[in-house]
Amino acid sequence: MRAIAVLTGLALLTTLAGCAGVDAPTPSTVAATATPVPPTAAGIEVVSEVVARELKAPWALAFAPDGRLFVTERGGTIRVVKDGEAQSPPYAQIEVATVGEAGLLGLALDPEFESNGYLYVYHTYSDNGGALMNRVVRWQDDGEKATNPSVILDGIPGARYHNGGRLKFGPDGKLYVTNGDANSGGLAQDLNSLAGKILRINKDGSFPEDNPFPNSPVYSYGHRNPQGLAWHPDTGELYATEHGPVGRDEVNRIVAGGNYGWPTVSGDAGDARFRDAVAHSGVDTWAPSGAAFYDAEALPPEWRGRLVFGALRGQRLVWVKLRAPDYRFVEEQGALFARRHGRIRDVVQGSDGYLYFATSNLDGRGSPKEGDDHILRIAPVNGGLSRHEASDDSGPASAARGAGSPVR
Ligand SMILES: [Ca+2]
Repeated sequence: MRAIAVLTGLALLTTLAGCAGVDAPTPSTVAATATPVPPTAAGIEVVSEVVARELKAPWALAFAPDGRLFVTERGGTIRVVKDGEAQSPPYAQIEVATVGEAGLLGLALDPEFESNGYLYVYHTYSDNGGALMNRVVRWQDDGEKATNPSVILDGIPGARYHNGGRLKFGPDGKLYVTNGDANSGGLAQDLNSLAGKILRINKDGSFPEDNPFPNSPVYSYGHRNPQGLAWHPDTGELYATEHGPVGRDEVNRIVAGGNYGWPTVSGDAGDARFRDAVAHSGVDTWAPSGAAFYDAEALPPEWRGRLVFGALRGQRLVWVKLRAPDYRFVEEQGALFARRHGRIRDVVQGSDGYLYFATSNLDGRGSPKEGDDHILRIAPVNGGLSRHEASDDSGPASAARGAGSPVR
């Protein structure tokens, strides 16, 4: 809808210029002068701006309190983005197994990063027998590079596909880890396996005493391949995005001990044994990955409280807004940048209040564009360098279903 509004605005500008009796502008002049047209006239609210270019399959973004933006690349590097460039040589080069979707995935900075310099990564590797496994490793920042690695959680089944991989610290100071089913659906229902789970561990890798299952890092189970974690700014409750089988990609509200259905059901099956998704993609495909609740002032006020997540195969940013006071139903949903930037892997909120996201067009499944992969940010249209207007793409094909289905 908004894309149409922009075109109308440009056409109007051209017409007015022609009628005013001034020299008729050449097409290129029209294009150049059209960019700063007061955007409210066209209904455009936000734009995407390029933050960094030429990354290779970036997977996770994390801002340090000192302003450094850390990014993992799936092949095994951690880079620091400074002044619009991903710095070389890389901040860290980690030996990982890179078959299929596997490799260096999640990254989280310690809540006390300023004092202890700890950062945590999730990656796939081949064990001595050649089997693919995943683990969480803590590194320490020395100001220029990562040193002093220490494995804090191991034994997470890996596979060519479905390795999960998101790491985030919750408001409770615990480290949450998403794991896929490692291409073996039954493991998601096996509480003795770490596959198909969302885990909750202490910073040193030990298991919190208030976890739902005794002496276990398992926090929730029955997951196929969750890749996004975010906590609602008002309730502090956890939400996760998850790749569904064919369609039925999910947004789940995660509770301790919850069973989210895989491989028996997906979406909102209404089966009392399992928890239904808060929202799912129906027959459409999002292939959802990194997620963030928007909780700042820099973007227009309607953005506050939106859960924004990257869609890989869906090639857009999707958002859902949940209904107060318990946030178990979808109130509104939409999407941005449909097919504009390609596959999108991660979304985080920066300390400047803008939303940052990373493309994943070099992951073997995309159509790379010039300068890929990119890190971009969403800024208000009058807030900086306008590069791409955000056209809304919230048509029926991308509608989030599940509104009205209770979450137990
Ligand atoms: Ca499910």
